[in-house]
Amino acid sequence: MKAGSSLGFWLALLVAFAVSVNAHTHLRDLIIGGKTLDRGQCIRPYIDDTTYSYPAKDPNDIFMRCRTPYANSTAKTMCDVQAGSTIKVEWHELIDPTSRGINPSHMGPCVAYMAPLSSNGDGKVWFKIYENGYDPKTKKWCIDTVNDNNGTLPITIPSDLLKGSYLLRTEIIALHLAYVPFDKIKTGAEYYSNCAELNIVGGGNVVPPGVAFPGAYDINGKGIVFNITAPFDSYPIPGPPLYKAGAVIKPCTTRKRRRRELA
Ligand SMILES: [Cu+2]
Repeated sequence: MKAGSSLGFWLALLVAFAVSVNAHTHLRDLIIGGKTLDRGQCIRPYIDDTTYSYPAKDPNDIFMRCRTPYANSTAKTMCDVQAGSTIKVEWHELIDPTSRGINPSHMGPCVAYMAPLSSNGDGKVWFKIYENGYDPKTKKWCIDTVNDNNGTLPITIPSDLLKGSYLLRTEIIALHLAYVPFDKIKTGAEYYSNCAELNIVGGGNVVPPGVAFPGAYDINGKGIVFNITAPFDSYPIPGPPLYKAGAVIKPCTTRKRRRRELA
C-alpha cells in the first residue's frame, strides 16, 4: 500500500469515527396512511440542526420530555390519525433519510406514550401505548428491528381513545452506557425522545391514567441502569404498564381498586 492511500484510509476512518460519535438519532418523520411526511412535520421542533440528534441524559430534566428547546414549542402542523390505526414513526441518525436509524451500538428498547395536548405534557398525563424491548429468542433489541426496517417502527393508536388532540412521545432508550446511573460527571442511559402532535379521530371515550415526564424514570431504576455487557436473558422495560385498548372499561375509582387488587 502506498503512503498516500494509507493516509487516505486513516483519514476516512477518522471521519467515520467522528460521524458515529456525533450522530445519535431523532424522530425524523411520520408515515401516516402509507405516506411519508416531510421531516419534522407534525413534530415539535428540534433543538437546532446541529444538535437535533443529541440525547437527553438526565431523566429529571424537562429536556427529557420532547427534546425541544422550550417546553412550550409546538409543532407547526397537526396530523389527523384514526384511532385504532397503525402509523409508522421513522428515526434517523442524520437529516438524510437514507442514513441508518441508530448506531447498532446503541442497544435498547423503543417506547411510545401519549398525552392530551391540552396538558402540554405537564403532570401525570403520559400513558404508554407501545413498548418493545429485548427478544431473548432472536436476541434482538427494538433498535435492531428499527435498523432492519430503514428506521421505521409501526405504532398502533388505541382504538378506544377519546377523540381529540394529543402529543405522541416516541422514545428510544440507548443502553450502551447504562451500566452506571446518571450523574453530572458520568453518563448513563441516553434518551432519544421526540413529540409529535396528532389529532385523533374516531375512537371511544378513554383517556388512560398516566405518568409524568420528567419523573417517570428513576435514575437508579430497573431498565434505566442495565449492563448490556453482562450476561442477561431478559430486559425490564422501564415506565408504567402498557395501555391496551379495552383495558380500561370502568371509571377511575374502579380502575384504582383493580390496580390495588393486582398489587
Ligand atoms: Cu449516542
